[in-house]
Amino acid sequence: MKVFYSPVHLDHAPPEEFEGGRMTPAVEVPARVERVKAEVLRRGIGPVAAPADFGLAPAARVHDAGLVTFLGEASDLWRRHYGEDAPAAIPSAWPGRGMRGRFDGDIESRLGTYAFDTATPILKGTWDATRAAVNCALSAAAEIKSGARSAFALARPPGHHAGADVFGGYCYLNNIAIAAQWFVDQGMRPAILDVDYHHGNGTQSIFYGRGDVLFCSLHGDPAFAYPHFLGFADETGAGRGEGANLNLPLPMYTAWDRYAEALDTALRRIAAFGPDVILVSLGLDTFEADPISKFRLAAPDYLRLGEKIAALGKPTLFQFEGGYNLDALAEITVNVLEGFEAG
Ligand code: 6XA
Ligand code: ZN
Repeated sequence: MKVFYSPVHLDHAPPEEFEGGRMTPAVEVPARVERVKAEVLRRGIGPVAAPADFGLAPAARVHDAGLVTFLGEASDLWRRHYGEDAPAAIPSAWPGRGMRGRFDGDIESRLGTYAFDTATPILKGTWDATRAAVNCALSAAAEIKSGARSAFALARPPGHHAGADVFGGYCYLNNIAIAAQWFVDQGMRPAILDVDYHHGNGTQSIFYGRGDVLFCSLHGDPAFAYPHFLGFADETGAGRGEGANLNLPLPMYTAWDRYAEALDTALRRIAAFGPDVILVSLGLDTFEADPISKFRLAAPDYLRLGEKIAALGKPTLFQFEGGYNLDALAEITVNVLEGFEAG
């Protein structure tokens, strides 16, 4: 399968994030994608290609114009305010309940209005990397539209936590939601399967009121897992979207057997939806030795995951999301792709 990759992500290299009351070393780092790229080539998954430039119009189909404009200028505004050598932009104040957000205020008020956590720093290279990731997603989508059975958007920053007008969870723009909307705009019917350890709150929110895009997610129960506020089983969609959102929150230490049952439930729902394209938010942080997660999938399980997705028999776009064990990440990512190709 064709793999879309751009080296522009290398300039988005957050050194640290604010977590647990202290600055901790960042886990969403450039080495993630670089290692997977090397493994993709080593195991002959497919050619690695540069993305085409789709501009910002496809992103504007799912994101608020104010968020897109803000992300484009945030780094400059931050350094104008705090000095040229200021470290990454991280908010220190949010509009709490009863305080109104300021989309048009100073850099701190706009940052606190659009960001929902302290884990998603904006650096000089963040915006270009974000746009390159969106272009990888859209290039993979175009590849599928022109007849390919699958494609892999090997890009970072990830996207599934970014909502229409909020960013967070290492995500700025929602790559997979933008690609899904692009498919809708081509007259297609997409279903999204999110297998990242974390609930894809951004993707869910973007399509929550719509019945033309199915969203199914398996993830650590938000009762104990990030993003804490969304991802519960009773979130089933609203209005025309009622029934087009399926959350399968799973307990701590979930291993393959339990995971596979939930996956089968999601796959049955997807088949019943009758999609003509599947988009997979491929997070690998379900791995047993992931540094920030609490599931127990083992390396060979990822081959089975790929095979099960392939059994749907639909064109499939894989979108890289989380996964932070640098020693295993490349192997398990490519296991999914290899399992799919064999399936
Ligand atoms: C922030 C944790 C962000 C989780 C990011 C992730 N402390 N999402 O992997 O899928
Ligand atoms: Zn994740």
